[in-house]
Amino acid sequence: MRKTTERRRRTATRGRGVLLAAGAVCVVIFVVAAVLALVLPGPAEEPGSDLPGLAESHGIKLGVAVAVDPLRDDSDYQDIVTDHYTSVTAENTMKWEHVQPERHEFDWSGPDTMVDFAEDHGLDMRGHTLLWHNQQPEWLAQGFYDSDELREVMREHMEALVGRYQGRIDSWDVINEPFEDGGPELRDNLWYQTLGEDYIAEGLRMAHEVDPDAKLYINEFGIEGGGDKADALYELASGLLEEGVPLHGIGFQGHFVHGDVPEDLAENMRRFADLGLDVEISELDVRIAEPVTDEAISAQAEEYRRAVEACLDVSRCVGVSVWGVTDAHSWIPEWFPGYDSALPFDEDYQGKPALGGMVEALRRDRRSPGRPAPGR
Ligand code: 9MR
Repeated sequence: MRKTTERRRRTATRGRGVLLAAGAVCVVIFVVAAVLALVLPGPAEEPGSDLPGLAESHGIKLGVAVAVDPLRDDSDYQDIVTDHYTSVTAENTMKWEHVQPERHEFDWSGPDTMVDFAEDHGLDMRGHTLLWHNQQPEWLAQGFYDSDELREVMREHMEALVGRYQGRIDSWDVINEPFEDGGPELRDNLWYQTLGEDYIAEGLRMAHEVDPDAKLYINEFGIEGGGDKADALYELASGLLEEGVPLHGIGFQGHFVHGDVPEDLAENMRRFADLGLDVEISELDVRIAEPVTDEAISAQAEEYRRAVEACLDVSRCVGVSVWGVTDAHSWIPEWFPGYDSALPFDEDYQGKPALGGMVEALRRDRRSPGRPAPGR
């Protein structure tokens, strides 16, 4: 009996010892975990995930051109768009060849997908594009219309497309690339050949009649750093405004080559803004000649930073949009063989230093006169 009691006592004592040891281990683990939590950085913040908030704090849009198919079935693609941008532009699906492939026959599947996506995710939407020389369906490109017939074709298309999304698309590139590639002459396109220079004023007036609230743009490339073509556009825009034509903004496309991003981008945009126009960088990309080196990728980040800063430096610059979601979706490799890596996300959907360049620009507190301070 005494032996049994003694055994119980020893067992109880051993049990208390084990409990105490376990408790001590727990305390040590807790203390170590707490110290590590203080010392080590938290879960890595996804690079650029604060871009939408930063852009909004400066009162600008940060946009991206999107394609329909991945918007339907590629959730990683969708996440990049919704996590990093506040606006989308239809890269191709609102162009004539897609919207009206046959005369009087409209296909809304792509545009509807895009506008619904933008609305579902609270993104602004830029409409692209109405009067251009490219991506026209055959019936239009090869049709021989007299001026009244062509006006009718324009009106039908705008009423259908601009009218369908009235109030859901904030701005339209009504006139796209009206000057010859090297400028400064007006481009000899279908609209010009049939209606003369007036097609520009007529197109803008027509779009305004269909959606009086939409901001109407001329969108052009090769004008970002000034020069003859930019001067010719300036003359054109001034003349249109003097005549009371509803022109509200100029899109500076911004298809740049690495190493050649103009220094005077802000200065050049500002003179258009001084006419009373909104301006924006509408199709930004910076292509790099192959082989693409780490050095070039780092330097490209500075170029993206400068482009976004140029917008912040102009009080009427309303946004910057990049032309494609990842390098896997960019138009560059196909159109400029020997160049690649033009966008802020790489082919594996990973953010590049260029993304950090945009963040850096937007984190600054500097501002141009007339632009509200960040956060207001
Ligand atoms: O990015 C677009 C590409 O997928 C098309 O093949 C190309 C056809 O012209 O158009 C590209 O987008 C252009 C835009 O609509 C207007 N500015 C120049 C863009 C790049 O060519």
